[in-house]
Amino acid sequence: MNFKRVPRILDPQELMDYAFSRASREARRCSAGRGLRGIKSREERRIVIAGSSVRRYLNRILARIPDLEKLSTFYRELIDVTADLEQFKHSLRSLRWLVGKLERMEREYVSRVRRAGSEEEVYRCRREFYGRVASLLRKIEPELEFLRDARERLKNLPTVEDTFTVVIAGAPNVGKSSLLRRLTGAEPRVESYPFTTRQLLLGYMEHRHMKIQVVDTPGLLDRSFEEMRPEERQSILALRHLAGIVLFVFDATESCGYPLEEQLRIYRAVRQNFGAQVVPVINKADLLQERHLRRLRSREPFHRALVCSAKTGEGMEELIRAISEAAQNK
Ligand SMILES: Nc1nc2c(ncn2[C@@H]2O[C@H](COP(=O)(O)OP(=O)(O)OP(=O)(O)O)[C@@H](O)[C@H]2O)c(=O)[nH]1
Ligand SMILES: [Mg+2]
Repeated sequence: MNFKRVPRILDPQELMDYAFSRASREARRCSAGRGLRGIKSREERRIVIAGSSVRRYLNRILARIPDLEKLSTFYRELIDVTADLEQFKHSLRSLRWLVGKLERMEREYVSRVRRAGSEEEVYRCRREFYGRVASLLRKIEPELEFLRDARERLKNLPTVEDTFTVVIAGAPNVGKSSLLRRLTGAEPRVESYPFTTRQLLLGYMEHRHMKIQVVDTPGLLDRSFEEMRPEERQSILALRHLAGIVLFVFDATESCGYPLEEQLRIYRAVRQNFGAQVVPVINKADLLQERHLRRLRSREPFHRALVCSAKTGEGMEELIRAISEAAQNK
């Protein structure tokens, strides 16, 4: 699954500039002589080169876009929340339609040029062909625009591996990315404000010769799937499709900006909606007073929570032990 190989999506004007100037250049190089025959031969070349340049470019896009039908449910849904799968398919169908249409038009206009009885008619045919190419490209402008935007978003999607996976989830700003960094050495952006992580991020750890994938997710709020931003929906898809175990991170100091009660509501929703084992993790232990921690311990689910600090590294052994036990039992 890789959208990075998809070429930059040109707009109609850029594509026309590219195709028509290439056609003029190539036609000038053609030494077909003077007179009607020479003109016919040059203009025919312009038609063929302009048409085939556009077709080749569109075919390159089509060939490099991953085959949507062969993708896993996770990726299809990920594309859907990132870029709208149906619109995506529709845009690709439009491109395919245009390739076929251009091919037929090229043949039609080449034969009209060959049959033309005068220079004026030859030039008129070629101009008409260019005009129709231009109007067809303008017709699919919305689709090209959609694909350009979709490519930008999709090219950064991670390529997940089919191996035991830990999903780190929780409210915004609780230290999920800091934990990913601690556990795997990956270098996600960490900031002191919510919504720093805008998409799924991957890291890997090795335990007893086993490669374990760790997915850091955008912060979740207490709301339904319909109300979620695309970023949060990515988190839900990771929980639904990838998680072998979930580390649900709490910031009991509430310095993240989200009250503990709200974090608990998100935790309960995650536990209820997904099949994987959910381990509560109290992060930012370096900021927690012993008294506060003891009080927390008396309530569900904190009596069985792991306590750590992504900042100081405290508690990482226990976290790694819980992960590796879950991985062994898979
Ligand atoms: N004191 C302390 N600060 C921490 C700890 N873990 C994270 N932080 C800080 O908390 C802030 C948020 O950390 P992130 O790792 O970006 O949190 P996140 O959950 O990934 O945030 P989003 O991606 O926005 O959801 C940063 O300022 C971190 O330095 C910790 O264990 N102790
Ligand atoms: Mg983050």
